[in-house]
Amino acid sequence: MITLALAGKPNCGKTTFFRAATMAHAEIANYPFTTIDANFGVAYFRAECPCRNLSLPCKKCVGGARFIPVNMIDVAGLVPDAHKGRGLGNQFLDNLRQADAIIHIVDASGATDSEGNPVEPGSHNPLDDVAFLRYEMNMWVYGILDKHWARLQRQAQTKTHSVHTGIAEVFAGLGISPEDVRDAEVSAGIDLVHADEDGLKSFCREIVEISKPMVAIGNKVDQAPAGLLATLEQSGMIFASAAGELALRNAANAGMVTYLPGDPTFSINREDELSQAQKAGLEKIAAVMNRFGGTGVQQAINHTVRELLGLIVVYPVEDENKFSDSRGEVLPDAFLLKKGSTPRDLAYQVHTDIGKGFLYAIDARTKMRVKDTHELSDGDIIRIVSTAK
Ligand SMILES: Nc1nc2c(ncn2[C@@H]2O[C@H](COP(=O)(O)OP(=O)(O)OP(=O)(O)O)[C@@H](O)[C@H]2O)c(=O)[nH]1
Ligand SMILES: [Mg+2]
Repeated sequence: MITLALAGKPNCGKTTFFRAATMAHAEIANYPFTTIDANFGVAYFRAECPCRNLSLPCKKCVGGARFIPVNMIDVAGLVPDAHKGRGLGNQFLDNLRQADAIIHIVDASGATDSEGNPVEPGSHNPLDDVAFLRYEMNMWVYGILDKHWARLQRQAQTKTHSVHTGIAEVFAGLGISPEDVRDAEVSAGIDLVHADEDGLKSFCREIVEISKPMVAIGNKVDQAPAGLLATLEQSGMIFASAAGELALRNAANAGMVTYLPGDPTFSINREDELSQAQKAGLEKIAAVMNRFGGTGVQQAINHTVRELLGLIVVYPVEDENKFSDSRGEVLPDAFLLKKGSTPRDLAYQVHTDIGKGFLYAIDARTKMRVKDTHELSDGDIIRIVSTAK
């Protein structure tokens, strides 16, 4: 399963986003460093379930919305110079190691300074926060490389180990291969063996770029002053109101509203049972959703999975006529795969043994065999024929 991490300065709304996305309990408060130990939960990517177009009796989606699990980590806030141990230090940067992508939560209302202390809305420029996270991550990676550098150079001289393999080993936890090391070396325009400190820093920047795709989400959009919002919109920022999403999900759980994560609107079920304060709160949320096409939380997750990670959804089935597994369950599973994946890749994702015993695959829509080298498309329904059961 893929893992998305929420990162950013303290008090920007990471845990609120996490709670809204996972509905797991975690502490939220308007001061820095509320979160110390990372929170781990399961969030969902929203896809359109193919059952609708095929008129299938599907039990795995909600009205055609299919929610596919992804891991989510909410880490402690990061302050400038965290890589030198400021704030809670850099140990939590290690939490980001396991992330496939990072959702950088930014306080788009400008109501917190760079350390997360509350200030007047609009008095801090959120764009200043966008670059700092990348810098901290680059310097964190550089710190790790620097620790190993003398040894790596010694090994490279004795030719027992190429410096590329050595670096790939150091960064194995980040999912870096020797080819990635070469690519980063070329993009940084350096020669690793003879690189100086600046060269190595550029190299580390490329390593972060390759291993940790990142998107900035402007949170707290509900309280952003209009002028600031206009500036941020011009910069192309994507917005969210995590607090709005959390309130809506709670209201939906209580039966007060009808709302599915990612919906552009919601409807109130029993208006007469709502207090004035609840009505006013919901109206504020509705205004944000109206302007941005939703609360932005589900949209941020979907953007990260689709655009940043380039994943598609594929549905494996055992019976291509019923679009089901062997027990008749329709579209029982949904897998997130890299664009360009083949039926064999899907087989390996389902189970290593199914992958090893892969014979051929059938497109359930056309009932035709598909080639081994065929690139799967988003929404494909595939039967895998394998010697393994
Ligand atoms: N208006 C508004 N406030 C929000 C929103 N999201 C979070 N907040 C508030 O921002 C404050 C900080 O929220 P947290 O979720 O604890 O922030 P955090 O980034 O996890 O903070 P640390 O754990 O300290 O790093 C709380 O008072 C939240 O209620 C939002 O979308 N709109
Ligand atoms: Mg927190």
